[in-house]
Amino acid sequence: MNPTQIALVQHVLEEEVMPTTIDHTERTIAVGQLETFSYNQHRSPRTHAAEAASGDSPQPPRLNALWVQKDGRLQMRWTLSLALLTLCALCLSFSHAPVMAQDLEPAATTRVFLPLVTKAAALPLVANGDFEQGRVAWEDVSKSGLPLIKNTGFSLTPHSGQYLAWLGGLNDEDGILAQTFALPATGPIYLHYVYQVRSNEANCTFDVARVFVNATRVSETGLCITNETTDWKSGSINLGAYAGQTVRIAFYAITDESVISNFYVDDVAFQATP
Ligand SMILES: [Ca+2]
Ligand SMILES: [Ca+2]
Repeated sequence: MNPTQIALVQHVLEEEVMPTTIDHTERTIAVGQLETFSYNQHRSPRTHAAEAASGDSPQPPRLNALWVQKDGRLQMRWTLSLALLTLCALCLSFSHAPVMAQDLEPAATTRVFLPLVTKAAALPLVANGDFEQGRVAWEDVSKSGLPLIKNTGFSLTPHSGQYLAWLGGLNDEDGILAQTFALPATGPIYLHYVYQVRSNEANCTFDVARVFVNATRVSETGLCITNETTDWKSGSINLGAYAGQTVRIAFYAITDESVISNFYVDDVAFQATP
């Protein structure tokens, strides 16, 4: 209770106002009605003791703002009844344990779910992958001393632009077209290119074209009649095993001493799909 409520209780319990003993059998309580007590029941022990010591006969009770005498009975003013009822209501309201902060449910936590967007690691660019810049960015080495990146001298149409890489074309020729790349740490990584084969070789093992990753041969195509192409074909090499590495990728062709074979390459690029 707060100080105001405590003061009200103390005031009500003053001995001249509130009897210390109450015969509840004669007490009636009803909202809006007076609460009555018999005169003798209403007198406090201290009043009885004082009267006994003085020898005086019991005197009618002092009337004050809280009590009235009616028909020989002392009745509590309705204002006091109302105050008591209010006090009881207050006591009941405070009798419950206060709601402490820790009794409260924790504040709801707002959780925001954002879509997880994964972005594939950037694949390296193949410099001059379409060969349209001429003999740039690539190791362009021929045993016979011929340029491998060309825009003239061949009978087919480049897959892109005017330039392509032409390996073979002579007997007893070794040609290497290579470039070094730093591959991303994670895959997928695929090397894509397009190629064509022109050859009169009946044996597919005499002249061959290969793709190397470092010193590892990852692809081989027999340059022979059975493997001739009439249009550009797609080549794809999975380089996932080399993720995070710097690799030298080389297109290589070798021919024997007779029956010419040709291997054409264009549009080399990395992709994330086969
Ligand atoms: Ca091209
Ligand atoms: Ca040959």
